[in-house]
Parts: sequence; structure tokens; C-alpha cells
Amino acid sequence: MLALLLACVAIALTFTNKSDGTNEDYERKFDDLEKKVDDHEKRINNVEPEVITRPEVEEIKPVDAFQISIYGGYGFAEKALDGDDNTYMLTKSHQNPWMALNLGGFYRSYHVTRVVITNIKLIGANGSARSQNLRVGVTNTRPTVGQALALDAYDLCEEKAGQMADVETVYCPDEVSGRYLIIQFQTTNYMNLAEVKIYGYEIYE
Ligand SMILES: [Ca+2]
Repeated sequence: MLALLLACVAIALTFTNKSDGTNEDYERKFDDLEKKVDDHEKRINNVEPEVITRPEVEEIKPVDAFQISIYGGYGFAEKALDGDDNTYMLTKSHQNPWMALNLGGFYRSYHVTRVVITNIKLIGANGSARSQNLRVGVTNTRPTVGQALALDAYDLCEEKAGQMADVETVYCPDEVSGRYLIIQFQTTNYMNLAEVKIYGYEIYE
């Protein structure tokens, strides 16, 4: 009888142990699965979204400036970059007169975002009225002093028909970039501008 009882206890213990062991296995596997799910969620939550950063837009100081011609030996292009509205660049009279601003030398290219151009004021309405059909663009090809510049010789940012305002702001689309900023009037006249300010950022290629 005792032997039978012991046998029953042994069987019961064995069954219990076996049962507990199986549950532990399942619990362990469940814990492992939970941990994997947690790890996976952490990985998903920790993935930083892809951020496309754009460089800071700042004023671009051209390294040099030139134009189709210089009127009277004093209307140098640099006078449109001296911060003084009372000094101005002046060309002789041409068909589609232009000026160009070298944004950074041989190895640099820029995305220009906007250009603020101040018309001449010193010689009154007659001077301002010369500035007709403004065109602003960008190119990597240096224009040649003394030569006409074709209207399609550069990537156009924007053109504004009619007489230019006292201060005109021109915007360039994202895909336009280059080494030289071109300012041109689609008219036949002298070109005289008091100031040009250029904003954008350097492109590293
Ligand atoms: Ca000036």
C-alpha cells in the first residue's frame, strides 16, 4: 500500500514538475517573444526621420563684378556693390545691356535664392526709366566684356516686364545655380543700377 502511495506521489511530482517545466518553457519563449517585440518597437521608434537640411541662406559677396561697358570711365560695376544708394554702375547704351557678378571664383557654385536690386535715383525719373524689362539669371559661363549677351545665355531666375521699381526683389527657383549672376535689361539703353544684393548659399559638388 505504502509502495503504491509513494508511486502515486512520485508520478504526481513527476507530472507536476513536467507540467511546470513546460509552462516555464512557454513563459520563457513568451518572454523572449515579448522582448523581441519590444526591441523591434524600440528600433522603429528610434529610427530618426530622414531630414533634408538646406544650408543657411546668407548674403553672397561677389568676388568681382563687370559689365558690357563702362560709361565715362567712372560707372564701374563695383559701385553697385558698395552699399551706397548714391553711387551707381553705368554702361554705355547697348541693346540688352548686362552686368555680371562673379559669386565665388573658379571652384565655387551658388544657388541664388533672391536678388534685391536698387534702381538709380540720382538722375531722377529719366534714369529710373532706363531700367526696362529686367531679367536676372545664373550661369557657369563667364560673359565677355564688350560683347552682347544672348537672352538664352543663362538660366533665367525671373523676368519682370515694364519699368523696374525703385527696389526690385527677384527670386530664383531651386534648380537654378551657377557661378555668375547676370542682370540684364531687355531694351536698348544705358544700364545704371545703384545697388545689388544677392542672397543664397554655396553648393558643394
Ligand atoms: Ca552703390
